[in-house]
Amino acid sequence: MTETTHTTPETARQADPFPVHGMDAVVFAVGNAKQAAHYYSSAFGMQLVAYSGPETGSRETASYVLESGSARFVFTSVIKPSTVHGRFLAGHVAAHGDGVVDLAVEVPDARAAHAYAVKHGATSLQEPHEVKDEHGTVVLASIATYGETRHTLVERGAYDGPYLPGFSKATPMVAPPERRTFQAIDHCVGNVELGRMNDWVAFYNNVMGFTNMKEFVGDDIATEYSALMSKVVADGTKKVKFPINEPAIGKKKSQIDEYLEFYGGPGVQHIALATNDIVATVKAMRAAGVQFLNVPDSYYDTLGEWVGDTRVPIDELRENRILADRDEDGYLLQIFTKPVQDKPTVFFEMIERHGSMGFGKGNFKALFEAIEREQDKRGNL
Ligand code: TYF
Ligand code: FE
Repeated sequence: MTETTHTTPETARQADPFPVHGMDAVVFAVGNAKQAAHYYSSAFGMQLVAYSGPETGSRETASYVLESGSARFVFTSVIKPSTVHGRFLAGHVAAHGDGVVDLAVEVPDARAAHAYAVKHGATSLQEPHEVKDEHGTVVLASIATYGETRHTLVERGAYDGPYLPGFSKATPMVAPPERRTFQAIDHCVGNVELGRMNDWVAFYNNVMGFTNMKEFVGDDIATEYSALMSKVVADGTKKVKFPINEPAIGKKKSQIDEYLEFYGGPGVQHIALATNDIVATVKAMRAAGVQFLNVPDSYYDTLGEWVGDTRVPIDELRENRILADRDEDGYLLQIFTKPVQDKPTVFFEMIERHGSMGFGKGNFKALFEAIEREQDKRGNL
């Protein structure tokens, strides 16, 4: 008789070489964190929960911590650089414009995670160290990823403060919306240089024990219309999902090349935010002035035939320019903002999942054509 192994959640967790709790925060370095915090409050419905700046003893940087459900964004700007980190942040904004410096991941054990990563080839940017205040202790460690982006590994099991030691509790900047605009971070996408996608997929496989998800954009789609290739890596529980894009040589200049040119190298391209009512989300964001990509009306003429029934009727999807896709597990609804700064770099996706664990493969053609129309308006196609 052969031996059978029963995979309980507990044994699965123990078998995971790099256990994570989820995303801890997306940390942005920006030119004006005070105004960025206001935009994400008023237009994305986020709430200021913590602050660090001159008034709280931080004379070098000001940081605003905003939350919506389990999602946390941190906006930092430099007031007057005086340390290596302050100069790094100022240099990051000078080189890349407003962008993501850190995709921080919450882990149960930051020392173990850091040791595993470094043993498997990661560059350490910050050795594990404890930071404490009256709310408890946090262990932090950082490793480098693509471009100037990093992953800080955050162990906060013994901490109950509003964010990290050094931060004070803060109250919302604008009145919070009646219903949350979004609930969680769904995935965080990186753009890397031509020919480097597989190296970065291998990096996440080796260094963080992430595995490949089935959805990818291969040569076939790339050469036909998309001008990019993409693969997705995820942690063992699929809570942390990182698609990686690289440009593909096509008929036109790749949207990924446009990003790399204006960002000045690899970096975070988009953050997808999960909502359970995408129509309400889009209406609230549009009312606050957020601009979304537009797909032609003809997209909706055939949508019903292949996507089938969705929670939101096709007419309502059409009215709001929301995309839909279906796979064997279910369907998803999604929409993409235009870039949220003057550089054609970082943008957001709002996504409502109903079973599907995909990324909207059925929409890639319509979506990439919409992106190309924007590229053309900017004179970058
Ligand atoms: O995250 C994804 O894979 C989807 C599709 O420039 C996508 O959101 C991929 C590349 C891109 C825009 C969207
Ligand atoms: Fe996405």
